[in-house]
Amino acid sequence: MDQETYVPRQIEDVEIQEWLESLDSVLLSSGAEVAREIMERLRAHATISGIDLPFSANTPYANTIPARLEPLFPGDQQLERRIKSLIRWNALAMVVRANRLEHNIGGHISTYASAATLYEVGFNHFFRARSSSFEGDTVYFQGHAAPGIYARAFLEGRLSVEQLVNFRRELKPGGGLSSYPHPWLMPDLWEYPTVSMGLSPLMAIYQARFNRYLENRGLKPVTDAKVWAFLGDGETDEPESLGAITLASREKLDNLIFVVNCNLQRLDGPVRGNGQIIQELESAFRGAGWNVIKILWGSEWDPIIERDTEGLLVKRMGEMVDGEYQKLVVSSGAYIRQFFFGSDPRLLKLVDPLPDEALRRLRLGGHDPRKVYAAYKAAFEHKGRPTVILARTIKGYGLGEAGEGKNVTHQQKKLNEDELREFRSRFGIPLSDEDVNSLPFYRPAEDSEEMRYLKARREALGGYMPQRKVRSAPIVADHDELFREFFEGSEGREVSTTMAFVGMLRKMLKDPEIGKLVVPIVPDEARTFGMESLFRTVGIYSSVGQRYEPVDVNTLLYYKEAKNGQILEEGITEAGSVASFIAAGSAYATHGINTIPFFIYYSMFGFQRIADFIWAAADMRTRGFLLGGTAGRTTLAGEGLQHQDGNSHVLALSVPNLRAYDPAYAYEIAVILQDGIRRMYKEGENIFYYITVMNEPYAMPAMPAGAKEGILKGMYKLRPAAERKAKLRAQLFGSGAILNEVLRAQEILDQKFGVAADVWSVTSYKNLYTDGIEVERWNRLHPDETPRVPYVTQCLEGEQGVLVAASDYLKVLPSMISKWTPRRLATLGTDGFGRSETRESLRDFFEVDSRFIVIATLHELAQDGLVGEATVQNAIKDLHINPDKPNPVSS
Ligand SMILES: Cc1ncc(C[n+]2csc(CCOP(=O)(O)OP(=O)(O)O)c2C)c(N)n1
Ligand SMILES: [Mg+2]
Repeated sequence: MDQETYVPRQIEDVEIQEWLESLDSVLLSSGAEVAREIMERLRAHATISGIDLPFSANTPYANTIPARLEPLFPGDQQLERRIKSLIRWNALAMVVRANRLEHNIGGHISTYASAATLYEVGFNHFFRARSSSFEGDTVYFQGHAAPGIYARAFLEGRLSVEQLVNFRRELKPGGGLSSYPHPWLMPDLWEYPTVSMGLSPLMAIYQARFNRYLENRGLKPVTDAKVWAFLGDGETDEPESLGAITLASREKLDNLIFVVNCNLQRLDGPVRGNGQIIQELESAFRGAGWNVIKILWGSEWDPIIERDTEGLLVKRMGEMVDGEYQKLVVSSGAYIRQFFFGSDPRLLKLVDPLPDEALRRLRLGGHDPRKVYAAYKAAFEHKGRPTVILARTIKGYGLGEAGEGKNVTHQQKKLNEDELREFRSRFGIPLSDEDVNSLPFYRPAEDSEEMRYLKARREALGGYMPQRKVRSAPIVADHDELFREFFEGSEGREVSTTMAFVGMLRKMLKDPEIGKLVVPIVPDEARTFGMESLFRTVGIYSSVGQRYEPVDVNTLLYYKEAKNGQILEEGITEAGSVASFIAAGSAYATHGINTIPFFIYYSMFGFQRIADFIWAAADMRTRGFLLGGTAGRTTLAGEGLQHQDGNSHVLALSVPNLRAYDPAYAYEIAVILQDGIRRMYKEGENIFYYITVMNEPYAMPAMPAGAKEGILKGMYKLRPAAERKAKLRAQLFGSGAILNEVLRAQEILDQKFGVAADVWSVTSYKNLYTDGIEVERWNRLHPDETPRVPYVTQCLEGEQGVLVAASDYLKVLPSMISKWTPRRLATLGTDGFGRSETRESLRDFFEVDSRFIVIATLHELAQDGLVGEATVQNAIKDLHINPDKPNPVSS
């Protein structure tokens, strides 16, 4: 055929009609399975015949579940609508009242307005509460929908009018309600913090996976409990939101349901004005192997769709971009007729019988309880894959002129009297014109139909939610025996603190009480930390066991995957690993199981990379141990700028309930771990730990008598000066691997310069700082009482000499305590970019080795007039220090 002159033939309508009719008849006579088979064979045939079919993971812009396959709605739709309307009103009243009292206090109306049906169908028919007999479903509520969740809890009698009035006024007498879900602030209500967008979808995936882990390891019974995560369509732009969706399908997490509230808008405007966010998400999730259910159109559309035998309507629906759809929301029925249906006379004919007003009232799927129920039921029953429900809604639904579908709606917090009246009338709230403007919260009488229905539904589903309860019993043993060997030192054998920690982990895994509770978590770094021996002993968790013979099966430490494997080997995802840490560290509440997570990772990729997850972990009262491995700017040789961590302990300062330690010796780690387990799992304290461990091998000394308290508080005297009567005195502080440099400096000072220095191990600058500011505050507020003394000051009382601290972290870390030291504190630290080099060169470059500690000490003595400047000058020469070397801070 001559390509140049080939003109494609127009497809005749009748031709299409024939194809469609024959498919319909197969469907009718033989069912969906056969119809699918034919379609698949046709597609294969087309490919073989050379027809280039474009790949598409999309289905048409239509509801996934056709009307004829919809289950019966089991509830009383009228009553449920009335209850939902009251919740809508109270949520709106709460936000508008708060902003009348306090301009700019904030709050959101439009998110919940769009999501109300999505939540109410869940509350009335699906979300099962936790009880003594059933673990309950886990629900991540969209953070900005919090007003609606509060409004429901108010109807349920769980929150008072006063609390509602004090929305976003948490410090008011009697207490208020926090802006968003924060378990730290409302520990009896909220379970999961969700408002930092993108975190909750990823946390939900790992939570669902962790639930399976607990089941496969026999720590909890197998149940059909679900994890529901509600998210915004704009929120899916956060990389974390979709970042782990393949894990969910790979793991066949049919206990996981995402509901994406597709109101097509985010804060500033449309999510995809020029495209279709729903289709985009569908292809991403389908491509990742999820079951995708779209609920786009409400029941009013069904008869119109039914009349459309040619598929023209669905085609038209698929052509519109989201910006156009948004315009339709704010437009009149006449406009909808002209613009949407008017594109084809045959479409116009479909809606001929409907008046304009009816066109305006064609609901979207996410606002139709029948459609939402059908989707939830299908998701609940779906086997073998996670489900995502893409529900089309209108942002600010019901706000009318005040914001429905408008770009400004996200920020709308004030309604005028007319707008309030309109909202009241639209949702049938029994308030008079006079009453409306004072925004009363409305709660029907206890014995009203609405209240009885609402309570009965929740009773049938096991109780109210969200509700957070600590369900675990404290652990019993004190583990003295377990940790004893580590208090005794390594008898000259050189080990790193990482190796020492792994030794402790190995012992904990064997402990009769806590052994099974330990959850080691690694993002593809087990070999880096010398943990590979654990692969074999406790196994790597895999929901399918091991379907292959590992390549190293003949070796002692082979890569053993097992269904009851204990290690969570997450692969290269610190975000995923910390999500597992959060799931395991909060199981004491979620499941009543004291799992103890140990998440060990490259310390630079912790706070620096996933700090917001750590913040969420803190908010959630997560318990457990974060271990920053191969830590220290100069202790990790060779790796250079990206890997060498001098930051994490500074970043750890910001997390209030985190205990951060930079220990140098095995016994220090042992003391911290033992005490941590006691505090978190025995005493139930809502704290968690960050401990840095290093890879520099050295002999581990035995614990000096009486050191425990100081180790935990943050500092203790490790090695006093040999010559206590010397005239020149110093107090030297060291931590982590730099402590050994300090000890060497102590010797040089003694032998070469006649300076007697005491050496302190500072295990936690954060603790010292926190103690200092607490004491300061107490003294400020109690001027009439005997002043308290910070721990640092107590330690140094009567100790003589100049003060010098050296750390492998930024100088600001040791500098923080200087206001509570009796004299000036000179600080050495590792500000600047790392380099690939040896430890020795790095410590020279960053000026934290023993020589620089000596120089700093002599300089301090010179400042006090106790030695001459020449002594310092000569020492610089003697110790081969180049005074004109590059400045690490700026080079
Ligand atoms: C990580 C993060 N970035 C930014 C915000 C601020 N923010 C709050 S709501 C919002 C828009 C939300 O849009 P969408 O996810 O579509 O939710 P909707 O309210 O439309 O349901 C933004 C940007 C946030 N909470 N978290
Ligand atoms: Mg949105």
